[in-house]
Amino acid sequence: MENDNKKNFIIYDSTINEQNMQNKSINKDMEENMISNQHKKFCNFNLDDEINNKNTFNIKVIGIGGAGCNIIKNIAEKHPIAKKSASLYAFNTDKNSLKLLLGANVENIYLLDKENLLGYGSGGDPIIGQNAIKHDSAAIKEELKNTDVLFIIAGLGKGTGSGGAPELAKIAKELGILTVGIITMPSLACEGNYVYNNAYNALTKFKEYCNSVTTISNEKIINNEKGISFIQAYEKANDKIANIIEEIIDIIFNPSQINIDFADLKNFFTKNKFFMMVKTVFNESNAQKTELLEQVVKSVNESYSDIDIVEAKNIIINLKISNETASNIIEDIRKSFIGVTKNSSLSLVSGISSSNEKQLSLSALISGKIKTDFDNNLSFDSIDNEKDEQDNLKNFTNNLSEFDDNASYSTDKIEKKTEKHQFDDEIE
Ligand SMILES: Nc1nc2c(ncn2[C@@H]2O[C@H](COP(=O)(O)OP(=O)(O)OP(=O)(O)O)[C@@H](O)[C@H]2O)c(=O)[nH]1
Ligand SMILES: [Mg+2]
Repeated sequence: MENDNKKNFIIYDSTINEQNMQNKSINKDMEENMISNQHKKFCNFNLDDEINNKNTFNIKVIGIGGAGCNIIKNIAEKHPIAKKSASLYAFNTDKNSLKLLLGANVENIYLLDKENLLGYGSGGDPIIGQNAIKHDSAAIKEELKNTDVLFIIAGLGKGTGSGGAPELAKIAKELGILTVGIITMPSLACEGNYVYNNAYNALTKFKEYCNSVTTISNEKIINNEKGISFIQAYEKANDKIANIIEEIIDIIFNPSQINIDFADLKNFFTKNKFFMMVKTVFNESNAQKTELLEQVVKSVNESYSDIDIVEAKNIIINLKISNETASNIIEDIRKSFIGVTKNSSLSLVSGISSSNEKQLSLSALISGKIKTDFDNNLSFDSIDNEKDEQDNLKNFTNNLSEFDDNASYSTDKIEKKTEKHQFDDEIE
């Protein structure tokens, strides 16, 4: 029977009404009764629910648009911890994209603004994506009630994700939900001006409403992973995003001997507008300073994020070690991250648990700034309509400079100032 072995942990709240307790005329029975019925506050803590990660934190992951839905599918199929602990949602204006999710065991599939868009999609127009969320906002607000953490996932560049993700984050902000955005940025070389412009305008807006945002660059994957097909590059980005979510959820739910708690994560995400996550595994025998540093540098490079972690201020690490791991491991890891971030006063919060594996596994959330290194990645000579591309890039640097007043972005190659996209003017 389902409830037979349920164990209720009761946490006694000592805030007893002293005045009533001092009323000596109340007889013993009445007094006990009063204490149990009125003066004790109980917080029920059900172990089975805890084990199943239910009821403790209400975590939702919403993928919006084609890419967002593909990543939700990836999580549902390949990431059991996230699947078990969070409610997965797929939002789209395009019914064909949603059909791909059938069979993937995603519990919540929503066709946005069916009434007006009829399931045909947004036609690449972010205004339509934004209006679709506005149209369904009452139902979305209802669904998001009591949510502790919301992850919003999208591929920025076209209509539904670029217009819808910021609008969704805006609703979450109004409801006071801790909201973490994880998005892909498109490749200018592959997808061109319109898409790239949409993506940067959407990101400008999105980051205003999210507590914290990280990005994965499709372009970096395409450029750096040699011999990989276009589809494989997208899948690699999808894997990375699904891993980030799985890892954060693991930190929230899995108790470790030296624990990071939910408040640590909340602090991290509310203090840092941008973050990057890296994950790496290394052998016990390699856990020497130099190898550690190499491994950390490699994992940062392979994050394919647009986040710059030089001068990062905060870092949360989640480490799984063996019983034999040397006691100075945390110090060495911190030094490795100081080496990468070049910030000697980097503040590190660590969660540590032991495992029977000989391999050590390390994941880290690192604060950062948004960066653009398109100057390095692109060869302007190869672009057909060079003037338009350069105008466009000027536009991006304008947008990006708003992210951080201290950030300096190279604009040497770009002379002409351009007007901002209309979408950008709507930022509130
Ligand atoms: N990594 C990754 N990126 C994707 C994937 N699909 C699309 N993208 C990227 O995300 C951007 C937006 O594409 P979609 O998510 O399909 O667009 P949408 O939000 O559905 O917008 P509309 O189809 O115009 O309504 C594209 O420009 C690509 O850069 C995917 O499966 N993985
Ligand atoms: Mg679409």
